[in-house]
Amino acid sequence: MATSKKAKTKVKSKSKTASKKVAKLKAKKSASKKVVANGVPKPSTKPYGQAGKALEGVRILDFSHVQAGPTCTQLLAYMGADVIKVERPGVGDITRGQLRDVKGADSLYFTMLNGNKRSITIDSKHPKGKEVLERLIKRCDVLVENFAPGTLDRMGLTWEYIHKTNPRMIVASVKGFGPGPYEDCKVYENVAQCAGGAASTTGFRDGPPLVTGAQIGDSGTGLHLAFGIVSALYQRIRTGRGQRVLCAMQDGVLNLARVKLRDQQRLAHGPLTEYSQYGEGIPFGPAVPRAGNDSGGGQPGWILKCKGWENDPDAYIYFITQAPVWGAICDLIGKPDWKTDPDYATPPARLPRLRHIFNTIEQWTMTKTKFEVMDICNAVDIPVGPILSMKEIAEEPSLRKTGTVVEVDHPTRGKYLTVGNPVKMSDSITEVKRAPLLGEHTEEILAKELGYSAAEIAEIKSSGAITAAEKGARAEAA
Ligand code: CAO
Repeated sequence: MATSKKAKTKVKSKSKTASKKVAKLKAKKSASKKVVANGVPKPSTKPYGQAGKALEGVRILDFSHVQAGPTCTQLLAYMGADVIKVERPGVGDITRGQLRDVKGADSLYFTMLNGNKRSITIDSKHPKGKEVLERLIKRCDVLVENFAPGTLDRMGLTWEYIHKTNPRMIVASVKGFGPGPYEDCKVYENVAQCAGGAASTTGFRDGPPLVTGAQIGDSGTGLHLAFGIVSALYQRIRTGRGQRVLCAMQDGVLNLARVKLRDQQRLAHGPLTEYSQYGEGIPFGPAVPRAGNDSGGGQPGWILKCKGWENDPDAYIYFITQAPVWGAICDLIGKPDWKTDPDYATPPARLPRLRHIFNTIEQWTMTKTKFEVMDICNAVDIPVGPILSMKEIAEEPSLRKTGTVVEVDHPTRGKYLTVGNPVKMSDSITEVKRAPLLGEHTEEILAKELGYSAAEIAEIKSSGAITAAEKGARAEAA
């Protein structure tokens, strides 16, 4: 059927207006669907756990090594960020080879801190390596590093350069100390525990300062850094620009030991009555003393022997004489008269007698296993905690069930246990993946993330910027 030109134009323009109307309507509909008050989208209708992960879409350029930085970036990866770990060709993170338990395989030190990440090898001092890094800087949201002071600058990756290359980039660093007399010092875990005030307040009064097995300097600071990064990402939504985030390990440890700085100030107003040395009549000096196993809060506590303590170094329980359940404690240990005896009935009356009280409770705990004490005390609301060995924790079914302890498989070392995400989120569910092999994702990242062609990748490879072996071959050829 033939149609006149005029009619055709009419039909065309009619359909054009109609489609414009539809587009307008669609735009209106999608706008109203997407944004509500405060710029927050309407609640997703997807089932919980299926609306992506918390940090999906965030790309981390991870220059971190050893423990502090990797703890931070592993947490970000657990939350869904794409963490691209940059490692030196042929060498990698030094921990890959430290404390090796399986010959030729990456150590547990490395694998337990680098899950859910991708690894790319780049010599950051090689001109071609610098080119690759520039593309990565343009593409990523956050650069994380915990090199010794000045190292990043020596690579040419100054804040000025990074900020100019990608003004949206957040540059997050762990250093041992903040600005001040020690800012140029290299720092490891125990140095931070000592400089952050934790060691001077840990241990027994008549012994030397002690460090704790919990890595409050490394992992603790990594945690602080992760918090700083997520906050900077949130602020960037408003400002559109990146910023520097710095966590000094000394500051991180002090933040975790802040109750001891509290006690330091209390000392000016008299003795610390909840410290057992007060009950023992030992005067306080000018600084907060080591408090052994005294409870950190206002509720006196101590570690007590349980059945089997003679042969099992972990047959102990932490016992807290919480005031509201004092009556229940007296009944359990066979001292009902202590409920009304003026020497024991009130918390202030008990303070000078804590050692005697705990010795008496211990006579009872020694007749039970730590798990029996746990069951009996919890039934009457007495707060206690068994001293769990790492063996017991590794075997604890409830920790496996919650994903706190996870078994993963690794191509060269086989199955290993790792600690999953300690933060549980109802809409961002963590899947724990094994740590990458050195440079496992180099080609994938060059091609898919950075858009290099096969020929360009071959050229980068032969330049020696990404593979140590090629570098050797090049040297041989020269
Ligand atoms: N390509 C080329 N060179 C690389 C590279 C890469 N991809 N990755 C690292 N390097 C080089 C660095 O440029 C540096 O070389 P220069 O000193 O010649 O510039 C060298 O490797 C070593 O880096 P580093 O100084 O950070 O490492 P170190 O072993 O000397 O010190 C540590 C380790 C941890 C003491 C130090 O990094 C530090 O104090 N970091 C800050 C505090 C911290 O995080 N401590 C916790 C450690 S445990 O988590």
